[in-house]
Amino acid sequence: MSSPEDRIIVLIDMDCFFCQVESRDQPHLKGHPLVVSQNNVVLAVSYEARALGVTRFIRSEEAKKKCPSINIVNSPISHGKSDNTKYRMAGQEVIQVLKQHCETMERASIDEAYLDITKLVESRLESSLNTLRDQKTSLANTFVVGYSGVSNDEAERSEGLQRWLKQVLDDIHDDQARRLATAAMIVEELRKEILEKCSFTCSAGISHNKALAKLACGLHKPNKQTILTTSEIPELFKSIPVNKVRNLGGKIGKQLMENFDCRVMADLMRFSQQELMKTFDEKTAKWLFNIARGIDHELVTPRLTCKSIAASKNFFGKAAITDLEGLKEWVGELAGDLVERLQQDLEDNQRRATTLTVSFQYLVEKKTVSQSKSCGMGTYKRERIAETAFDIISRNMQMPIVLISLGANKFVEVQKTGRFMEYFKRDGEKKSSETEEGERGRPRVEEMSGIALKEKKDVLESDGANLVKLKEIFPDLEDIDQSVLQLLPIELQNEATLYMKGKDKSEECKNTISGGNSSGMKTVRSEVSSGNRSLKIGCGECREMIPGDKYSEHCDFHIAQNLQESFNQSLEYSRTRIRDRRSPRRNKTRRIESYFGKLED
Ligand code: TTP
Ligand code: CA
Ligand code: CA
Repeated sequence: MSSPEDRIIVLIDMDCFFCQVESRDQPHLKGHPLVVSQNNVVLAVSYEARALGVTRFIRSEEAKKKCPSINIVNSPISHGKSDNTKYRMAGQEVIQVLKQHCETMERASIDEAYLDITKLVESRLESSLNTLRDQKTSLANTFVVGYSGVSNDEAERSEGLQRWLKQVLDDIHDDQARRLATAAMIVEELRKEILEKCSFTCSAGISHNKALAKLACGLHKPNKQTILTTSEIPELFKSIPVNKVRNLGGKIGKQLMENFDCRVMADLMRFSQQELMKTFDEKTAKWLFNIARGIDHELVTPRLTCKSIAASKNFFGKAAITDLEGLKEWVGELAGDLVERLQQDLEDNQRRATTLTVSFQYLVEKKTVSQSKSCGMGTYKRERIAETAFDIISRNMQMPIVLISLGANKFVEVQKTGRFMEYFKRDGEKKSSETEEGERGRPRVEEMSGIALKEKKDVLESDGANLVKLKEIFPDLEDIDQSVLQLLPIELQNEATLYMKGKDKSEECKNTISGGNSSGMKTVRSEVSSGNRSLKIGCGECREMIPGDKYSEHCDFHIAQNLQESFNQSLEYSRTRIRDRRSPRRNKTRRIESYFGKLED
């Protein structure tokens, strides 16, 4: 590919998604006017209800007034707030289908994903053009921008498509259009498969970049797909309001309208990058200059998971939070919800969030004030997250509070389950040349003590410079998850690993040496079995009676298990100890944040 604009990018967006999920669960709702409400506000509207004038973001009663026959489904509630798990899982089903065909896919929201199908198109180009030539496929749901009107009129669609296809197949030089035609065939197949496997319809936009694919997708819905070629952009942009384009829906779009009098995208073409730089920074001005010409270089970043996970709640009218007790209660609920989802995400995606973003809104003289603060996130403990959020909000707000959102982001990969055990195993293997290896490759208790001592010594003997550097970045070094440390330069990672291992194991080591029992665990009782007269020892951990000859092996197992646990718990324990000694929390937060900021640049 010579230029990024030679890419073939597709956006798949599910039709009235929450409604489809609900009517799949309750088939009698299918084909009828339906809305899904959360806290009495309509969030999703079926196309049957749209035809009767029902729109989103109105109150359920209003929807009922507009359409007395409407079915209203309230979305599930958990932790006192709406729970989107069911919809998220349904979105994941669709992702699983797409994943079978396209590696370069980015899940963009609960019901949409971008696909870069450039390679897929290349591999199917010749055969698909033959299929199209032989009219073996009708591309039954495909619209081409510029070759039909804005309505979903079938006769117009079909006539326009055939006209376009004829040009494409006759003109062997229009490579871009031929590849878009091939893409349309592939996307018709993908959408069919989604319908067959998940029972959901979706719409799609097919073009050369994310912004154009997104724009095209919204032009014909539901259960349709739209091709947008570069040659049609100037004409299309004469009618596309600025705020309908990806990334222009918010503040930037507003500034364009207010400062530059840009109503539609074609208006933006009038401005040079220099002129745009009077209001926007260089990067934004350049992006705006390009997007006015349909150019958007943003890549589809292979990512099947969302960038952030958040638990939020609005507190409308009388529900507004007016005291610290109420704040504490809700922050606890939201933290509980967030942690549940983070744990699930950890299990599903082997990744861990490193940043907590606390956003909130409160009213001052009837005006809404919004604030947002981020800090490092070293634990998935509900109480700790709730405490941090409470600290941040209570220090910065006024009552009444009308919105709270706890978001987790900046994910890093973590070791898959079992890696921790592996880690000890590796240590055991390392030592095996020096001492006798444990029966199952795991180090025996004595070896572990040795390792702990050796590593502790290493920490003491290291020149200390890296440790100082590390503590500068992470004053709560013991609180930091291994996966967060993986973001650091290798020498700091090594130092941190040594430090943390040394800390954890030195505790174990003390037990081992002083306990008089090679396992370092308490035994509760011992007895002599009358049958075979072999000694049985009561395990202090699981209370089982273990034959003496198996006891050491049994203890190895518990030790590894306990170390894993204490590794996690030490994050919590050491936090409490360190809190008393450390520099003010805000400084720490800022340092960690700026460090991650640097890494991201
Ligand atoms: P959308 O894709 O914006 O809308 P939709 O799928 O309902 O309808 P369309 O056919 O026009 O694409 O949103 C996807 C789902 O996300 C939607 O069904 C409900 C939910 N949603 C919210 O929870 N909050 C919101 O503010 C919006 C806009 C949507
Ligand atoms: Ca949708
Ligand atoms: Ca969507």
